[in-house]
Amino acid sequence: MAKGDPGVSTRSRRAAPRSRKGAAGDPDLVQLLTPEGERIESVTGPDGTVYRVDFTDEEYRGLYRDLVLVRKLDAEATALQRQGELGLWASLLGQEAAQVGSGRALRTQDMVFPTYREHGVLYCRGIDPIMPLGLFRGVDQGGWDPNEFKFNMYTIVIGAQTLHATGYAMGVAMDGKTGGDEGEAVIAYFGDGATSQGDVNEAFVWASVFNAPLVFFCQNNQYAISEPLERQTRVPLYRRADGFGFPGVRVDGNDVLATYAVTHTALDNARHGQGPSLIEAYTYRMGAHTTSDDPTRYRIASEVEAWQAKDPIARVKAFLEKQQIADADFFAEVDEQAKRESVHLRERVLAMPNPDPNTLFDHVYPHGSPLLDEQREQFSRYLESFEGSAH
Ligand SMILES: Cc1ncc(C[n+]2csc(CCOP(=O)(O)OP(=O)(O)O)c2C)c(N)n1
Ligand SMILES: [Mg+2]
Repeated sequence: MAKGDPGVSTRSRRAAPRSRKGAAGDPDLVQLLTPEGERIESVTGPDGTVYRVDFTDEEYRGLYRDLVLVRKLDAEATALQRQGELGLWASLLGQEAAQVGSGRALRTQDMVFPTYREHGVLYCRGIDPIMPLGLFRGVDQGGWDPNEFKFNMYTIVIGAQTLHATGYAMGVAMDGKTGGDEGEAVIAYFGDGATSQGDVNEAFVWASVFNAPLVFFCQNNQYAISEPLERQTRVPLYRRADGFGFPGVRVDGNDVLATYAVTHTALDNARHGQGPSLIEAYTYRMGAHTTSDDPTRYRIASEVEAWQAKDPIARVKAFLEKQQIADADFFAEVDEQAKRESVHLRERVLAMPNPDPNTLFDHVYPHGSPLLDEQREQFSRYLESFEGSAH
């Protein structure tokens, strides 16, 4: 999809898709593309908001390309970990639509606070996919500039980034950067398990009472490592928002169109000064929690198979084929690009140099500190004490 800010329009371009409230079998689930690849013209959310998208053919093809590339690069990272080239990898398999849909709804000025799994959002932000691999290979501490890309560092401490995002969003409002189309909105990603953390609930309170321009984007992938959703909540997660005093909506997180529409609306509300909201992207973690987890020990194969039928990429492909928006040559070309980019990624990972051990002390403080300088000096002398040391 073209970089930039593709809008949500009400222009009707293809005949006869249906309008309805929610998805078949779940009226509260906002869905614009069924698992079979059928388009739904518009959907009315629980608070009466009408969601719709209308992309050009090129934009639809762009979304498909994003989804395929993001999945392929993720698979390559998993393979690299299995071959001992990365220390760990947290795969996004199954969550591509939640991430590409929300990632493409962001405007350039919007700020992102991710977890450790947001490789698809990172990709949409225009960050080189090699960046998180350096982190998981242990050769750097992230590598990208959060201010340049408006995408913060990955956060492994569950839920902590929701507080960072709330403080940042309060600052955005205090600096007078909200209130118009060019206003800045903030989005905080977190998981279903994180909703049980104190940090996340505190973030909800602060964002609510200070009317922070913040979208809480919860990817409910049904598990917190081995703990299933029913160990986190007795009510659908999106309904928690009610108690904190802001709107909540549940979207089909395997539907890239609905995720785009819902996130676009929530971000726009935030940038126009209408405060926070919660999006629950209802999805499924198709792989392991991370490469150090074995999900066969706590979930059954039939559950995974049921979600396979709701695959986020297959439904876009079915739609593009049915509507004759893309042909076999296009799909082959996208596969070819994905293969090329993943080979390129692998080559670059294998060529990553080991860092100078002293870089450990860099970037701890913006302007250094006397104590740290002393420690760097000591560590340097220690390294030099080894026979044949280059230091
Ligand atoms: C404060 C804190 N407690 C515990 C952990 C260990 N931990 C890592 S991932 C995880 C589960 C998170 O589940 P969820 O929020 O659903 O996100 P998902 O991994 O499913 O994307 C836990 C408990 C941690 N990283 N931080
Ligand atoms: Mg989870």
